[in-house]
Amino acid sequence: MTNSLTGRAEPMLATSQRAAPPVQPQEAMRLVRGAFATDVVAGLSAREKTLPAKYFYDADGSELFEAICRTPEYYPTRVETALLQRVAPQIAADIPEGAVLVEFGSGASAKTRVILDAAPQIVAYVPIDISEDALEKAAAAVSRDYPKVRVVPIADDFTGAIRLPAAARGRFKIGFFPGSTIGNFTHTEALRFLGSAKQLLGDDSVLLIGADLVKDETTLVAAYDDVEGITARFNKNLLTRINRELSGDFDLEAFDHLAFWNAELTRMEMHLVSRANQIVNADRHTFAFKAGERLHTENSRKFTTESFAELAARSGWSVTREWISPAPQFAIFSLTPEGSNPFHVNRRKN
Ligand code: AVI
Repeated sequence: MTNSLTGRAEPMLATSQRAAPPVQPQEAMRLVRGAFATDVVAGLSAREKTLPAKYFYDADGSELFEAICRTPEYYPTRVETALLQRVAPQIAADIPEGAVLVEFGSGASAKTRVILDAAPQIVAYVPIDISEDALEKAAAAVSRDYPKVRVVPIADDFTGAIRLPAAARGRFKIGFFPGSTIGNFTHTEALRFLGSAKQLLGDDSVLLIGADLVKDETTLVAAYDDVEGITARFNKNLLTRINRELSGDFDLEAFDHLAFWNAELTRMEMHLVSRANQIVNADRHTFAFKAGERLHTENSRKFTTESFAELAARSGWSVTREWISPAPQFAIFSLTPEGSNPFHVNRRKN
């Protein structure tokens, strides 16, 4: 990792930044694998079978997600990027000189560039991502393309306890959480994330969040069930991962991809539906599926401006600005810590 200011290697900050004793990479892998096994066994043993959506994103799953983003049906990525490009000058106008950009789950840092282009007053960028490979590549590319921005990556789970680097201390912080990933959290997880982001960023901050909005069912279902079947492959990749990492014997042909709109809970749901009565083994456990039984793999909550503002308020943030794209509607919300009133915040709604 290269520090753009000094040209010297800048170490990635990892779990060793935290109070717990340092964890060696092999040990970390063992812990991650252990958590995967525990979650899979618990999820497949439950009365209503379920698996946490975070396990979609191994190397193949991350590639499949990128491919989903290129399908004509999956509008969120395209629409959010276009909206961000349009409103970036307004976002930048609220950012003071010497600010630090902190991105949660930064991935390839693609949307970050829109902010960095519009706001040259940002002096440092702290991408946080669990995938060390993606993080290192993205951080090196941002360092190269924005030589005045100090890039300090943190390889960690952004939903856990994070400590910001010294470079961020005493500076105004812009938290950035695009992509509507907040919609993949349960309500409790979303509250927990927003609460810990508030603690991390402090009073002198703003948090920019991209969130998908409630819309007509046809558009939503198409986005999660593209005709080319890429989302179906993404969904089934979870089974491939169990087969590979936990010695499973799932037959991918014996399950169907199902995506539907749950109007009551305002969320898209993804499931894998067993085509027949069958027995599956994984991690030395045996699981029985009935024909038609579902394995729930993902929720993707869609918001209204009201439901998002309520979620923010319940975790100590106020929505101070919001920008909404033309249909299919997607929103970017700008939040400030409740009670704080940073001088630069423009309280107009757009
Ligand atoms: C990453 N996340 C916001 C995506 C979503 O829309 O919930 C994941 C996804 N699942 C199916 N398609 C895309």
